Amino acid sequence: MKPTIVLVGRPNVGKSTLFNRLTKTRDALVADQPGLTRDRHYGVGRVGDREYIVVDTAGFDPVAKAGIMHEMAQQAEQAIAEADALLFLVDGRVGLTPHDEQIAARLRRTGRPVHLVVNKAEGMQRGLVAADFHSLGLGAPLPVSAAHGDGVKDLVDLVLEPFPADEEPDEPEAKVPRIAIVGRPNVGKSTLVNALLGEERVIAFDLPGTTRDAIAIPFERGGRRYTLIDTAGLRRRGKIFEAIEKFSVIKTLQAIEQSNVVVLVLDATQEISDQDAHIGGFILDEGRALVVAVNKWDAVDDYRRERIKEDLARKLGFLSFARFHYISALKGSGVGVVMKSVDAAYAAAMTNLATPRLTRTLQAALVKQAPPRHGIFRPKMRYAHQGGNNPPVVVVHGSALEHVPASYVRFLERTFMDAFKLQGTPLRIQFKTSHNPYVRKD
Ligand SMILES: Nc1nc2c(ncn2[C@@H]2O[C@H](COP(=O)(O)OP(=O)(O)OP(=O)(O)O)[C@@H](O)[C@H]2O)c(=O)[nH]1
Ligand SMILES: [Mg+2]
Repeated sequence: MKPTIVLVGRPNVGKSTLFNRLTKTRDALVADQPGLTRDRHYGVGRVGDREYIVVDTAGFDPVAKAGIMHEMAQQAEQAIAEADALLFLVDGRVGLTPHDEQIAARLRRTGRPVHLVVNKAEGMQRGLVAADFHSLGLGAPLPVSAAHGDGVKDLVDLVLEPFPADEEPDEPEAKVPRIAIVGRPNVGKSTLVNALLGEERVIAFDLPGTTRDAIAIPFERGGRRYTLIDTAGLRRRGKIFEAIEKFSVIKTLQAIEQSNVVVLVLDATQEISDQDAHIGGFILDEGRALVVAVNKWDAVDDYRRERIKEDLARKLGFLSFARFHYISALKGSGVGVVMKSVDAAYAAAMTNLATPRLTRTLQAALVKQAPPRHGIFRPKMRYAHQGGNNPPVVVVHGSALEHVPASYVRFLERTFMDAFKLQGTPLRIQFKTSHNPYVRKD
C-alpha cells in the first residue's frame, strides 16, 4: 500500500508549492482529460517506481475553533491522524515563529513520524538556515527549496525509507477480483454492500495483513468469487456493513489503489458534487476499472432523472469509459447488473492484447489520422505491444513521440478501446522512442 505523506505548516510556508512538486511527475503520466479537475489537496506522486499519496493541509491551525477555518482544520486533523509520515514545513527566510512552535507541539503529540522541513532555502547555507529550528525538538531540520527542487528528492527518499516497496501481487489469490465500493457519505454504500452480500455467507474470515492494510472480505455471488475491500466510510460490524461517521479521503484513495474494480456510488437525490468528481478523477488517475452506480433511483421522479443524467454527462464526462447503472440498493434493484458490469470491467482490465492486432490497429489509426507535426518534429509510430494490465497499457514504439499532443493520445486511447471492445476500464498509451539499431552506442 502506498504510504501517505501529509504536509503541515502555517500559511505561506510553501506547502502547495511542495505538493505540486511532489505530485507533478505522476500527473504527467496521465493524459489530460477534458472536464477532469484534480483535487489540489490530495494527489499521488512517485519517485522512481515508488509511489506515495500526498495531502496538502491548507488552513491547518491548532488554535482555530470555529467557522470555515474550523471545518478545514478538522479535515487536516483527520489527515494528520491517518498519515504515515508528516512533513512539517517552516519558512527558512522568515525563521522560527511562535505559530511554528504551536504546530510543533501539536504534531509531537500525534506520535507520528515528523520530518522538519525548512523551505525556501535555495541559495542559503544549509547549516545556517537550519540552525533556528533545532529548538523545535523534531530532529535535524532538512533544508529544501520547494520552488526550485533543491533537496526534494533526498527528502522523499528519507521519508519513504521505512516503508517497504509494493510487491506485485501475483499469487493465485490475485485472480479473484478485488472490488472497492466508494462514494461520499450517505450515498448508500453500506446498503449496497449488504444487498450485494445478501444472504450469501462470507466465505472466510477477515484477512488483515498488516495494520496499514485495508481489510479484505472474500465473498461469493452467482458462483463467482470476489474480494471486497473494506473501505472508507464502510466498516464491518459483525455480519453487516454500516457507514462510519467519518469520511476519509485518504482511506478512499487507498481502497481505490488496492482494488481492481471500483464501484463509485452516487446519490440521485443530490447534486453531483466536486467531491464526487474528485473521487472519479482519482479512479481515472489510478487506472482502475470502474462501474458507476447511481443510487436511490427509486426516490426521484422523471423530471429529476432527466436532470441528473444531464448533470452526470456534464460533470463526469471523463468517466465515459465506465458503465452507469441506475439502481436502488434499498430495494435491491440493479444490484445484479452492477455485478455483471463489474465482471465485464474486470475482464477488460485484465485482457491480453495480441501484438499483431495492436500493431494493425495502430497502423489503421495512423492512416485515418496521423499525429500532427510539431515544429520541425514529425512523430513517427512504428509498432505497439502490451505493457501491462489493470489498466491495459499499450506501448507504442517510434521516434519524436515526446511531441505527440494529449488530444492525439486520447484519439489513440479511444481507437484501441473500440478495436478491442474494452468496456469499463481506462487504457494508457506509453511512448517509447526506440534506439536506432544502426547507431552503435558504446
Ligand atoms: N523563495 C522561495 N519561495 C517559495 C518556495 N516555495 C514556495 N515559495 C513561495 O512562497 C509563497 C507561498 O507558497 P504556497 O505554496 O502557496 O504556501 P502554502 O503553505 O501552501 O500557503 P497556504 O496554503 O496559504 O497555507 C509563494 O509566493 C511561493 O512562490 C521556495 O522554495 N523558495
Ligand atoms: Mg496552500
